[in-house]
Amino acid sequence: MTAINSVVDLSLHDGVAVLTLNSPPVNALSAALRAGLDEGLKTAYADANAKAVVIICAGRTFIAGADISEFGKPPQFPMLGDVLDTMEASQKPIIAAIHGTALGGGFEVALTAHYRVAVPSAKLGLPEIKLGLLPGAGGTQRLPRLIGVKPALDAILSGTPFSARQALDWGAIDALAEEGKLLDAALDLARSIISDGKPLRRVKDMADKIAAARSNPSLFDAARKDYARKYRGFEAWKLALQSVENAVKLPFEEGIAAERDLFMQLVSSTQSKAQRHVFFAERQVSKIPDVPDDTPVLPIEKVGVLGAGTMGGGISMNFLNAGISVTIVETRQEALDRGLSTIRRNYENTAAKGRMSMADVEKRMSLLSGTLAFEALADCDLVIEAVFENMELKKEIFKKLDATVKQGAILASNTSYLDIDEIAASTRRPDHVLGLHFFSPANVMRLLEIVRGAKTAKPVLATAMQLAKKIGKVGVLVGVCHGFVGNRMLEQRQREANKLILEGAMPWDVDRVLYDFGLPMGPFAMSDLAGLDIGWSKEKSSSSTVREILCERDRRGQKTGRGFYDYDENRKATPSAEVEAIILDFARARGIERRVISDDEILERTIYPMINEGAKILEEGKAQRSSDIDIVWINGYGWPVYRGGPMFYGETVGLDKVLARLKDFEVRFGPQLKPAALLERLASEGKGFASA
Ligand code: 3H9
Repeated sequence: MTAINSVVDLSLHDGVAVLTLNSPPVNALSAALRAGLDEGLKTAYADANAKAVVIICAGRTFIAGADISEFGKPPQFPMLGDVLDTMEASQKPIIAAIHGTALGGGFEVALTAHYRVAVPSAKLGLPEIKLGLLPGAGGTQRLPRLIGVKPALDAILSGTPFSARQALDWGAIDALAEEGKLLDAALDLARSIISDGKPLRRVKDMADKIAAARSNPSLFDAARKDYARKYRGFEAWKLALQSVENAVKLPFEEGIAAERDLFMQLVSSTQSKAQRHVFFAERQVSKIPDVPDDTPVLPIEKVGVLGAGTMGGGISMNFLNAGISVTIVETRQEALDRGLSTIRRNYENTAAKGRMSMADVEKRMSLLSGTLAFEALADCDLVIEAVFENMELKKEIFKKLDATVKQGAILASNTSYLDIDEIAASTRRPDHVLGLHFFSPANVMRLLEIVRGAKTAKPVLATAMQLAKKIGKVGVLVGVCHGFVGNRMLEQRQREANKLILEGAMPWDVDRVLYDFGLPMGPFAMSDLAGLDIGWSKEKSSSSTVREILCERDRRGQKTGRGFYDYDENRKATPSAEVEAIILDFARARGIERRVISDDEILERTIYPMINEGAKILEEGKAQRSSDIDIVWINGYGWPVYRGGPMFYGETVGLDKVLARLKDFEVRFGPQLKPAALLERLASEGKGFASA
């Protein structure tokens, strides 16, 4: 065995050179790996005893792609394209031996080899689109030639990896190897190629599959229409599609050159920078510096949920889906029955859509029990309280839980706003109390705010983080404060949106601006969806806000067919003349002189105060890092991934510009818009939030 460099070894196995790449954790194509691969290939070519070359990886995976952390930095040679040129120049057959994942640039290396073999558990794919990129090392040119344009287009535009078996069906690989015997299979394949004198199968020379697509140009138009809907606001897919179209229309070399240009265009785009930021943010978010990876976790086999309402039911479904048994406790039989049947109905609806079998429905329901007996929670490992927001009630419940539930079990509150420390203080185990704040609908939304109380023990936090993953959530650690991270920032947006409609905008103007920005809906459409009467009471209502007036007129949102908007029977919203009149009257009565408000101001007035609040959250240590705040907004509120989250967005605008606008807003619209000290400091130092 010869070390080519620190990450690539070369060994000769009875006439076959084996290049082993070993760059943990995922064999990303760093400069060292590229250099080692290039050098290793050349060494193998020069060795007369080597008749073929196998490229295989050590560790958990084949090459998982280009090294994303290198993008946006000065290029280091050799470039991946140079390495692939070295592969193309080979006179000896090259076999890629794939386990784990062959993704992006990794799959492109495999596509440049002459043959491919993979174990059945391997996954292959071109996920670049998820990073706001397109495959930039020949993927858009080679994959259509190898498997046909339609499956290649789907794989490239969806970015979804496919299994080795699928790859075999498509002809993307030549053989499946037995698990654990990949090298043997690759060597066998190499020897048979040598002994049979098989030709070098260069994908770039394959023409028949793209010839078929030439006679079907409508394929691209159909895909363009389809993906325009799926990728509202995203840019990369258009260029990726164009590049695949080039594969059909242009000679290989020209297609490759165009692909390179398109890739370079995307790699420097703000969208791709945002998506790469999110990639790393997602991987950082589960790390808690003072809770190391080896912190012991508590076994969670039985979960109790207090409250069978929408929230309690949704929360329960997460655990049932993960095979964890759930006991729901309610105070009234009727509410319990309703809650349990809602869960069943939700599952049956999923089954009716073909996304689950009836056997799966029954399996989940068999893990669920409901009772009015509080004592049934005694042997739970975790109990989540999901009753309505009332501190006195919650304290009473936690006191009772503490007395009933076994020692060592975790007690969690799903409160959206309340002080976890105060709740914890009503128990004798504040170290085993924390907040688990799910977002509605709790079985769908990916975000889980994990609220760390002053006394929450480290194993409890480690357990919550691990559990979040197990139930398919993104757990984000947050500190105790009113509304935690997500709702605390949302309140800023809501307040300014409410002011804007009195100053001159209409609800549909505000909603349109935020929708066009990329959010799934604006604040008024969202209020209509949630119901305007949350927290409203007829007796106490005194027409003191537009919202109160709407409720008084039975415009309580989508459920009454009228809210800020009018809704037809398909829940399609149209602006309401009545609401417009209410707003105008309300503003007039308060002596507010309405003015024309630009779309830019609507955006800045609603988004910058959120960024400002995010800065305060960081200042107070209520979030661990600014990228965690971005993850909250992406997973809990549908913030567009291509804008990287509110904090990243603030940086792309420029913190100095955000600060200047906030200063102006503070003077014109009040002290609530006063810039955070942290924002002032970072802007003056020309730094970003990451250095906060
Ligand atoms: C590309 O290839 C462009 C080309 O077309 C053209 C070039 C010219 N780079 O996810 P994990 C890190 S674009 C750098 O937790 P898993 C990751 O940050 C690329 N770092 O493991 C983490 O670090 P840490 C196309 C990377 O087992 C650690 O590795 N490829 C990269 O859950 C473990 O990662 C992709 O988009 C990378 N490419 O999942 C694939 N990949 O421990 C991206 C990972 O410090 N990668 N890291 O937090 C993945 O999808 C998953 O990592 C994978 C493993 C499925 C491979």
